[in-house]
Amino acid sequence: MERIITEGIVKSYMNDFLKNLEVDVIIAGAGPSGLVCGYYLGKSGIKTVIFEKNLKIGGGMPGGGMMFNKIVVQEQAIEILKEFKISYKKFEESYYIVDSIEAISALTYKTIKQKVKIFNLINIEDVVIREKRVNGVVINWTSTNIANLHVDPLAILSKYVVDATGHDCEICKIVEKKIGDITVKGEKSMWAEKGESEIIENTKQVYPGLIVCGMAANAFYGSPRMGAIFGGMFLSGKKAAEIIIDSIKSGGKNEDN
Ligand code: 48F
Repeated sequence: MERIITEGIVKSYMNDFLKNLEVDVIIAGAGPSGLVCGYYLGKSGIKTVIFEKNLKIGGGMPGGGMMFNKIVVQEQAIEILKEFKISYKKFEESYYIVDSIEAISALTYKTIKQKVKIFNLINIEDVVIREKRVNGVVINWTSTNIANLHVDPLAILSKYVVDATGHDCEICKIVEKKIGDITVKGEKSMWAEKGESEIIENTKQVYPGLIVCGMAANAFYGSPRMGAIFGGMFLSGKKAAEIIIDSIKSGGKNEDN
């Protein structure tokens, strides 16, 4: 029996991994914006993989606000709650309360059901670059990074990479440091209304092949953080997917830069 357990796990993991060596889109981070982005890409038939460095999926969402595991979602994002069949309750005019565990569970489940593969415990530590275009990512086990072991990474190729790494805006910072041409301004202190109103505009391609969404988009453009309100994260993930869908369908003609 032990042999069957081991062989089943290793063979099926390797099968999944080998199927994802070259994809249309790599998403860095399985927080709310990365999951929503993955869902809409998968729904459009675009081959997408998500790498999450943490053991758990969900980024900052399961913790709600200061571990009170509830989140606030505004009217504009209700369509997304409906799409994912997430329950919500009106709190004040235009503001709704959602259970953060239900929300992240639904986002994760429905995204996987769109054939988006999520690999957890894998850290994206660099990008693959070709002639001024991001062309994939360089990955390693998170545990290797934590242990500071000198082990060479592996690479996964893609047409687009989405930075959905949240406050740290990690992938853009790698491009800023190693390639140049872009500047990560860094997020500003909390101003929920301004942060939420700017996040959609901030969601865009910031370097050829590199799209930024979620809190990383506000960190990139120096916009404020907003705390446990998530409408902007959902809508930003959806917009990132739409940008890529449009670009792929137009054969790259509709790209910003
Ligand atoms: O932080 P996170 O939830 O980002 P988000 O989708 O949502 C932000 C909100 O949670 C909250 C907020 C609401 O107003 O401000 O903070 O923008 O999820 C980011 C995910 O990316 C993973 C990280 O572990 C987290 O789960 N991540 C970060 N860096 C890497 C990464 C990396 N280098 N490789 C892989 N995963």
